Amino acid sequence: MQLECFRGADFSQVSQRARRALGDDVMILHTRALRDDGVPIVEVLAAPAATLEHARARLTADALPTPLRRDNGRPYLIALVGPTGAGKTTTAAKLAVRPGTFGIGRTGLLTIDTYRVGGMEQLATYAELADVPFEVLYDAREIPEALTRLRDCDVVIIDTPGRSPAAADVSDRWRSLLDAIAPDEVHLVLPATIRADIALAAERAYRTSPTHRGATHLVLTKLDEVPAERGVSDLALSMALPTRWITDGQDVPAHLAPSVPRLLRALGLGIDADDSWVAA
Ligand SMILES: Nc1nc2c(ncn2[C@@H]2O[C@H](COP(=O)(O)OP(=O)(O)OP(=O)(O)O)[C@@H](O)[C@H]2O)c(=O)[nH]1
Ligand SMILES: [Mg+2]
Repeated sequence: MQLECFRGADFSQVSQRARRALGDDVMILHTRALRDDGVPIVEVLAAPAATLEHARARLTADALPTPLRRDNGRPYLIALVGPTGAGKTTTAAKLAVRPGTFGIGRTGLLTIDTYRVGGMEQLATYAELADVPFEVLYDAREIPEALTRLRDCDVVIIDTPGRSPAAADVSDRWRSLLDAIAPDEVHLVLPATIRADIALAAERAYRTSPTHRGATHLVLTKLDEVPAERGVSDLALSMALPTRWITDGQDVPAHLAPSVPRLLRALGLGIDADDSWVAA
């Protein structure tokens, strides 16, 4: 992301310098007045317009299909994968429970996390409170029956066990199970606090699968835990995965939001970014 900071005595002088350096279509993202050794100056953060459009295009995910449900009656399946403690289960609950996340589409929850003590119960409780259908899968042979029981759902969120990105072997039993389910989308859930190199390693670890192409989307969680969101946007851009949602707190379902407006705003491009939910 080619962002540059210019300083000078007044706004017109600084913006002219920005134009000379970055071209006529330069976009002024942020302006502030400050003092340098007691002398009042103006500081401008600027970027070429093309760079910002590139950022927007890189982050924006395709719209969800309408209708969500497949022609054969199968719900649209969205799986959440990612490192241990990234926020997969909490995010799955938020997505399934928050009214309007998928327009009028009816949501369901499915978990293949039968390993972590309490993981299943955590999701079952949210499902029960919100009256959302909930299924647990232990084995690939159970898939058709579980999907039949979820047939009234338009979209089903799938929770998976945490996996250390440092672990070389990601072809565990649960991974084959996820492959057998063949989700329509696989969202890599990463905390905003993660180091960029570990984030990239996590993405690589989920890429190798004979039946699907690894993560298709990115969900950044725990934005409330980072002091400045600019770094989060840089992280999202470096991952080269489109993103639809971010989370910024532990409350289910309150702390869930569309991601692109927030990430663009963190880059200084928020003026025309729309925060509203797009119905599926
Ligand atoms: N501050 C903050 N905490 C969050 C957010 N999302 C989840 N958490 C917390 O992070 C912790 C782990 O969340 P989980 O949803 O259990 O994470 P997980 O990825 O399912 O964990 P494993 O299944 O053990 O891999 C919990 O304490 C959540 O409340 C968020 O957006 N902000
Ligand atoms: Mg979990």
